[in-house]
Amino acid sequence: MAKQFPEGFLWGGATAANQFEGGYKEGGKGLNLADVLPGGKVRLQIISQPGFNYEIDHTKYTYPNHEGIDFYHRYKEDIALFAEMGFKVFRMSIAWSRIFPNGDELEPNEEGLAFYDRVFDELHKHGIEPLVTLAHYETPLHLIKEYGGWRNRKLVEFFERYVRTVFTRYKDKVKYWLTFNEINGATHMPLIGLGFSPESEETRLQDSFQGLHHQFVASAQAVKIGHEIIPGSQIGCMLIYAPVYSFDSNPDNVMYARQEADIFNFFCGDIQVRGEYPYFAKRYFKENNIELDIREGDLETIKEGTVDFISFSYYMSRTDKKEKTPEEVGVGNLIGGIKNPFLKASEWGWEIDPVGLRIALNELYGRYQKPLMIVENGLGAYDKVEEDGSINDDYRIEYMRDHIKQMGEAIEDGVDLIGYTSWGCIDLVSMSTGQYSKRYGFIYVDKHDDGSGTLERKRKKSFFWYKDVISSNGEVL
Ligand code: BGP
Repeated sequence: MAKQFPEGFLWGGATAANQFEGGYKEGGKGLNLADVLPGGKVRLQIISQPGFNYEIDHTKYTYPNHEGIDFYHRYKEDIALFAEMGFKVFRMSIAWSRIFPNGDELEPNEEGLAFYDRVFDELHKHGIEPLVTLAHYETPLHLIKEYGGWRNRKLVEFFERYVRTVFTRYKDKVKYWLTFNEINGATHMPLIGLGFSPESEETRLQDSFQGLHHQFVASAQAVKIGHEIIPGSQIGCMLIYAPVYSFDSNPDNVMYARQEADIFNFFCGDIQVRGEYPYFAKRYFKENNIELDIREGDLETIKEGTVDFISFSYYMSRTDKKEKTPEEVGVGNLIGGIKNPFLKASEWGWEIDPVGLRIALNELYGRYQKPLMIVENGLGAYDKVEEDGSINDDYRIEYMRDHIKQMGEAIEDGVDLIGYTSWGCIDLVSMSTGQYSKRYGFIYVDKHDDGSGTLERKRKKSFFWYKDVISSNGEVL
């Protein structure tokens, strides 16, 4: 078979500061949203329902993000393991509250800046390119409590100060940047994306779209500033992408699926990639009573700050129809829809659809004609450590093999795909469950939901498999 993956393809893995760093009060770091999110079942409720109280209740809950997997102290060991797998790129985020502990200070925290210097230096020592997300569900808590999160326009200014600071500091160390993680997930879960818990379902959409508008301006400014400070930098948007399938050929359902895809998959991308609000926004806003406060100059900024490439997470597709019976709703697929009879699901109900990834790649490339990078994909699963210490995660290998094959097909289709960083390349705290037991890694971390564990790292079977995938540039699967 002809070589599918281009030379220089960016193979690697992805993480986020709040889910793996730990050291939540060290080095002058301020609290951020993830620090007040409890672990366990209550987490999903909190992030999807209105009315969250931000006080930490240590008597009732555990807070797994406080310790994470202690990358803060173990980064050298972890990066050496990534290097052993042959990573070309490593996706991580900077915790805003390490740099500006409250988010609204004028001067940055030197200790926080120095920590990321050490991490970037270590990556470069091993020939690994950092890919840095500026905001991955880590809004400083002070900005949430005092300003109401991204609903407040003030955050645009604070974010600008933060990005100027990190671009200036790391201009010789980081070339690839992403602005807001899964920006289009914000209307579903405003708490994690936009740093506010809606007062009610009635206010959710109005406040979320206003918060998103502020993020579009902030993201566009970041692109402009990044290009000025770091010549040759590549700054991308980051979407959570799920192709929407109509349940059947009933034209009403086909139209419904199309509209859902427009508002979920394309709304943010159209603004960040094409630089303008899409044609379908007007009717959607009218029908949902959304009125945006758009200030003078905002639309010009958005136009001038379009991204260089598009990155996205891919975990599942969504199947839907216009009229659903109560039994059809809420079968566990995180992003909604109804059950697809052709697909199996993970133990958390996330439907597994490798062909959907090829569809996603073609849809995105067909619409935007910009380089694409898959910056999250993977299988959350319970892993078992055998008596001899081995972890035989064949299910994970199968999942990834099937998805990587479809990436190869998409490249053959003509899609310009430049990289792949699988999610949680080392086990970390799950975002939706706030637990350790939903594992994604090639590297096992001995840490458990009750807080026990030595934090020892172990190579899983998939570690050796992925190493071969990378060294053969995707030929050996
Ligand atoms: C994405 C987030 C990540 C990550 C991943 C897996 O939505 O960007 O932060 O956690 O999903 O989700 P989970 O951890 O809930 O399985």
